[in-house]
Amino acid sequence: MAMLSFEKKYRVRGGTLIGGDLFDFWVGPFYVGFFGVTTLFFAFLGTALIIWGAAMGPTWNLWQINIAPPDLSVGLGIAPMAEGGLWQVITICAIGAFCSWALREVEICRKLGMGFHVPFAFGAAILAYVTLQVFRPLLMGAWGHGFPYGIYSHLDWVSNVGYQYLHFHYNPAHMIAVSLFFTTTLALSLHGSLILSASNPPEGETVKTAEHENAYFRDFIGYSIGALGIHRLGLFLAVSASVFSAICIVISGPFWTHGWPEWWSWWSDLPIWR
Ligand code: UQ1
Repeated sequence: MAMLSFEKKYRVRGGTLIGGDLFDFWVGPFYVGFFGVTTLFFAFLGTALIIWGAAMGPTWNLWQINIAPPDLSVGLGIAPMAEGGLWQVITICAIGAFCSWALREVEICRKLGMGFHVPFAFGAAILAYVTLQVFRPLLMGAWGHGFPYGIYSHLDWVSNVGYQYLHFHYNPAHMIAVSLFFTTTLALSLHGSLILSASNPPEGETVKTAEHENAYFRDFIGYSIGALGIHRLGLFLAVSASVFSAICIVISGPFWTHGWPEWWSWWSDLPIWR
């Protein structure tokens, strides 16, 4: 891949979190680093274990391959490989790869003297995954509460866990998370379309400025959040969506064991109706 000549000056030594100059180099366009190596290690090991799990299973149909967590009777113990142990090691590999990737992002931020917004945002996604596969199973007392690794099987898990609480859309944190996901797509579509409309004029016309962007939204809704503001809003919406996703699943079971529609009886129980 081509590297622009001025990119060289950004390829600076240091900023590593561990190991000093060890692995402090690039391969083509990619920064390696200690955590690049650990990312590759966990990703390849995890993928190999998934293929092993598929080979032990009854099908190579991509949709139907399934690697299940241990039976609930195993509790928080260590399971034999063929009975959920693979799922446990694959989960460790996934967390190892995700956290390595986040720490590699941190090292690149430090090299460039930038803020840590990117690893912070990715951290919210990691939080959601670890909440599903580790925190909630720990609080519920069994690894069997984690979701299985498989395309159809994980969808079935979502459906089954949803119906276990009768109607998951009545979960207030789930409501907030869904609203935040929708609002994230609204904000990104507004922002993406605004930038393209201003910066990609028909042939022969000039590129418009930030003032055009502000004027558009002032004309449209009487308010412009600004070029920096829209990115702060986007980060806030997207991170909040992940955090409320983590909240909505971790309260289901550990905090609330009935159907979620029933939770709303606090509303009809308010003394003002009597
Ligand atoms: C906006 O106000 C703005 O500032 C000029 C942008 O930056 C380029 C945007 O992308 C968008 C979408 C808006 C409008 C958003 C709100 C919340 C008023």
